[in-house]
Amino acid sequence: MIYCYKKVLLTFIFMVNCCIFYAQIFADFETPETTPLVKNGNAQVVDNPFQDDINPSSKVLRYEKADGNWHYVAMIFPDTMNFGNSTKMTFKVHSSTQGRVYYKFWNGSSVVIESWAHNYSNMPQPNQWVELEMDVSAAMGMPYTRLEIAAGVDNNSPAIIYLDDFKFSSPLAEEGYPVIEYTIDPILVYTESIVTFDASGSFDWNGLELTYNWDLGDGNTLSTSENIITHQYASPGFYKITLVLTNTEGKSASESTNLFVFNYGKLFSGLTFTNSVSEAHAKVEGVFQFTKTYSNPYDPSIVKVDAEIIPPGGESYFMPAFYYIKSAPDEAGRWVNDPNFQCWKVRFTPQKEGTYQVIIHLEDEDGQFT
Ligand SMILES: [Ca+2]
Repeated sequence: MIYCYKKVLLTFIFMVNCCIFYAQIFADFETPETTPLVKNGNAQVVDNPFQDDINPSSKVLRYEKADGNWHYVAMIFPDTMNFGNSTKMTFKVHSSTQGRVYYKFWNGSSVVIESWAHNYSNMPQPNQWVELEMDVSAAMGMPYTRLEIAAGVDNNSPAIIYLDDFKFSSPLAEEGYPVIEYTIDPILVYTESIVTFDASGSFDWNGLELTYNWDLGDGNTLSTSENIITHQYASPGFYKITLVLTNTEGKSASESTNLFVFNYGKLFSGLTFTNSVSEAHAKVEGVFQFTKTYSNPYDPSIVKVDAEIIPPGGESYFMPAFYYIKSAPDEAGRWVNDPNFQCWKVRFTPQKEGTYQVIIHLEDEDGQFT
């Protein structure tokens, strides 16, 4: 029963960062909150003189690049900022000359991350707004207090440069959608347990209020603005928990987890059939879990699980059960196990109508259990 492992780990990360500002746009010069202090090159916030489809906004940062190379503008954030879970940064530039663009984040007197925007060969077209995109994943979770941008690099002409819409984003959630994160405690749930569902690691990128819609899998649902709820299950078995998180703009994220509930002192969760087949020759699938975990559930010399199937009025027969872990490809295309979706499964195909009895047999180093 390690379905909760990933959750616990992520919660820890969020606890570390819980007081950090996560907004996507961190400098657009439209409000005091999104306008850092600016300096160098007569830097100032001005009305956008080139409103267009790329940048229709009202206010932008302007600075003057003098003759020569490597003249930068600095943005200073009085409250320490943080990259959080951001992996990507975008911003817009409008320069009267064509040159390369370089960015450098500082935390106090240390450089956090610096590179070409978005690479060395990129020289944005002059006299138009251009959006640049760069990978800042190396700085995830790191604080910063200052951002310097040098535009028109490797072009010695003086230039008037405008900058705007400095924004972070993350694959954890599409833009504008809430980020969902919850834990279930305790890890082993009995019918006697008060189960805590803690979604306090969830957040909205833009700080919008969230509604938490829980489906607790046993017929109970709950819609609340509270990010922590408790529940007690009346019977052992398999439950599919789903949380749908919706912000005030109506954008939702959802995540499901499997939960097995045990009778106290019992090894076996009971068998739950995940499809309601009522005709012969259709496959039936049952899921179950044990309170014990095994180093290698695929090795029959460590653990062997069989289902004894007793058809109506017929001879019983055995079907081996198997351990199932859901896998999905990650960003790099590697298959990764999802610890939220693992359990024992048994499948069989009834040959005739009637009531079937299924008995689960477990054999491990402690002996045989039925
Ligand atoms: Ca703006």
